[in-house]
Amino acid sequence: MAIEIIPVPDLGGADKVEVIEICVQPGDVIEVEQSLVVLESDKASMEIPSPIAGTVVGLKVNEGDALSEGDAILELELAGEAASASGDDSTPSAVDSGVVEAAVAEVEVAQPAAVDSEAEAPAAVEAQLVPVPDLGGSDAVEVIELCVSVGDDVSEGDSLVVLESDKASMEIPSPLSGKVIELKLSVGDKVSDGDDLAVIEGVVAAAPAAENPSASSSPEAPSSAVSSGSAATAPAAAPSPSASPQVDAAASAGDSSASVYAGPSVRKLARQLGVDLSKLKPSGPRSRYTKDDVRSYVKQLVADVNSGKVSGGTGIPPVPEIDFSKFGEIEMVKLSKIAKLTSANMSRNWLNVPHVTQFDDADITELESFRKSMKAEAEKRGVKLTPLPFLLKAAAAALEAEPSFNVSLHADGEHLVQKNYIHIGVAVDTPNGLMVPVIRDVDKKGLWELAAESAELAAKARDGKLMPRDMQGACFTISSLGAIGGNGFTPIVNAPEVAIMGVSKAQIKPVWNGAEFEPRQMLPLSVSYDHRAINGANCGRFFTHMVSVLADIRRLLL
Ligand code: CAO
Repeated sequence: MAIEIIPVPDLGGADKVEVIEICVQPGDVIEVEQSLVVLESDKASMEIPSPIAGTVVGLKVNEGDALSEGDAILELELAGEAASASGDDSTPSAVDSGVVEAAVAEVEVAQPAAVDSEAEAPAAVEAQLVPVPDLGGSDAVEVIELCVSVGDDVSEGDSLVVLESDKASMEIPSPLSGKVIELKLSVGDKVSDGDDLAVIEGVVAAAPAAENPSASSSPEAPSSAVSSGSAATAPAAAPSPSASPQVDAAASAGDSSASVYAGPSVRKLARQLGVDLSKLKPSGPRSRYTKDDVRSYVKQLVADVNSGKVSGGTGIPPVPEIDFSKFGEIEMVKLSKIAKLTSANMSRNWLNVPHVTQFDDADITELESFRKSMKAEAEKRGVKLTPLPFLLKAAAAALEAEPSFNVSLHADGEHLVQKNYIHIGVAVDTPNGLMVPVIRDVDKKGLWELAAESAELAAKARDGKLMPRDMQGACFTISSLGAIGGNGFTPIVNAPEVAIMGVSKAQIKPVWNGAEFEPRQMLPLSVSYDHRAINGANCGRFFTHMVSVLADIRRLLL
């Protein structure tokens, strides 16, 4: 068993760099380049990758430790070929990744400026081209954030841009104070040492001619001339660490907040998933964001959208959470599975379907006298003849007469699915919540059959014995609160259906017959429809047909 100690690689001169995150645990099987720890100086955070593959045997560091080059990070039991090559002392020290390069770059950026005491010399106003400074060998590093805009006044040391390689992020400080008159980079650009970064017009110390012969402060040069800053001039003008307090690579990249505290890989993940880090709570040490924070946030968001708790992308602010126990005694009642599903479906349908609800009363005086006249026969047959089978037949007739109601919107946004069958769902109130069993081929069934089948399905629903198939395939739904009461309500369309009928309580009302008011049994009905699929005129025709059938059920024979 070959055990190798993995040391801290060359940190480009940085010393006593704090361990802010340990990415592996004893027992973890890790691959080459997998991050072991995240170190953070006051200038940059950097992930230290494993130079070899193996199994973590023991950790040699704790969060909060300050590490320098050569300090042991962990013990690794080498895997396969690495084990046989473990005698090769090039292995651990071959850590020459972008991390280290980035660390070097950062350290160089942060080096105290070699500002000569001649900085005290008279100053000149000039527009200076600020280049990308030495990035310690990193090449084509992405610009992930512009910290300033044209017209901004910046102080020496203020961050101009944030660059990020796949292992580290770094802010590039302004080498001088002044006004940004041009930005030469855009977010997403890939930059290398010496690339043009910005033009800043400001007061720069005039260096002695002998030390800086190319300086644009020569008497011949116009004071507004843009001096071509070489890569070498940037580090020379770079601020002292104390002059750039915001140079914390953990801050401000990839999200709207400049004060979030996260490592490059966390920021990268957040950007990939479109997460604004400032919107979540950090769980890491010193309020640092971890990858798990980002993942948990996204997971919760997806769960909330799926459960209908939040309106996926509608921008509707959530209802605030309230501690009701502040106002009196409360108890928590667990929602049933059906109640949770209903909640999600209702939210989905309410938010997706542009609803219109139309109301009418059907005169069911004759229907009711016929229904009552059939009571004895119904008893003999062992069924209860309620208004529901008549409503089912009337709805089927109206769907046939107005096929625009018997459609679903196709997901491609280009088609309607016209259905040539008539299956109708019936909302049933059960102890567990609302269920909608479906009666198939309503147009082909008689009143007795519909009475028996609806009673049977309602009983199955109440007993929790409905199968998924019993609840699928409806073209239209009837929601009857007639036995309970009410004058009318606006039911929510059960998408992908495009319409639903609400039935309220029938009552005797005075109806003008042309000569006098006559007592008639009036049934209040409402129809909600999806205005994407159905127009008001369609609904007018549908409703008129249904009401006329209910007023005279002989029409069912026509
Ligand atoms: N007006 C007046 N009386 C009505 C009526 C109406 N619109 N509809 C039914 N009734 C009467 C019935 O005739 C019956 O009276 P009789 O025994 O004197 O004949 C009585 O009310 C009870 O009927 P019922 O409820 O047993 O049977 P039903 O066929 O009318 O309804 C069902 C079946 C499954 C629709 C019903 O039991 C039910 O669960 N309704 C609730 C649906 C619901 O919750 N919808 C809301 C969904 S959105 O939240």
